[in-house]
Amino acid sequence: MMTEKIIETSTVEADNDAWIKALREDYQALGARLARRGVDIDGIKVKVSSYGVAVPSWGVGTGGTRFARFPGAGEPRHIFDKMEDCAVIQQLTNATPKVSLHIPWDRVDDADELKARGDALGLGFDAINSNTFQDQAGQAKSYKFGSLSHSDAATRQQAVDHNIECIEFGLKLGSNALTVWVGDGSNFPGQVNFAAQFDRYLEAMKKVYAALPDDWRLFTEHKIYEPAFYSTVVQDWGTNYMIAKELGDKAYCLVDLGHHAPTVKYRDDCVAVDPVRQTWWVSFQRQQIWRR
Ligand SMILES: [Mn+2]
Repeated sequence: MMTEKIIETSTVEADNDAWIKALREDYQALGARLARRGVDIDGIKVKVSSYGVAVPSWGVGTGGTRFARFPGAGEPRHIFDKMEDCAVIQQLTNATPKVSLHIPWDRVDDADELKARGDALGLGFDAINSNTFQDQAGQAKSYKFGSLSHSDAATRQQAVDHNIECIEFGLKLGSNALTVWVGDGSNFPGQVNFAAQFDRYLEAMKKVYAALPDDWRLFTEHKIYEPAFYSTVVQDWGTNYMIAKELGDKAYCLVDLGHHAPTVKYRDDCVAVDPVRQTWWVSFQRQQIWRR
């Protein structure tokens, strides 16, 4: 099937033509430098070519943030607009073949229609992100005091059900991963029992994990002091590692390079997790990159 291009192919080619001579010269010069050190530039090129970045759907909104924004002209109105923006990024970079959706923001009634639109634009679907860090309109139980770790069993179950719904939606789109980030934590000393809260989180995540298809991965993300100010349930790589170890082989630690304690380098997070798991998932601030 011919991939639909949002920008005229000839426009991109004309712009590329203006730069290609300088690019070739730079590439040759870099190749010569690497060769002096015994490094084959074409070998690197092959590795880089197989490197894919999944664009998070909210990244194409105004300001590229999940938080409050100042609307601008051309801001995507819905997931179909976002898909077109992601297609532009892919057309210009050839490095972002997949989109990472956020549910419920990107939920549509007809998943087949969304899948078909992805196919037409040459875009696949990467990890589905669940959202239990805010209340949605008409939601029975509030997440104000937590979701997967809430002290109320019915609220935890609602959060579990939402994650399972994300898996079911992703299955229709050809996705094969679920990303879970919870905003659960506390704002004051003594507000929660840390250990009991973490146990409740794990118990709920085991239910989500049980619903995960065999060829899927489950990514859990740690994030220090956000949004709660006193404590966070999944606050550091060690906690994240415990979660992955407890859940099973399909569970992986997601390292978002945007969330670190002061003086901690992202490299420290990855190096800490890597020798044990031999694998991790990195989110470079706002772009999720898979590495084995
Ligand atoms: Mn993050």
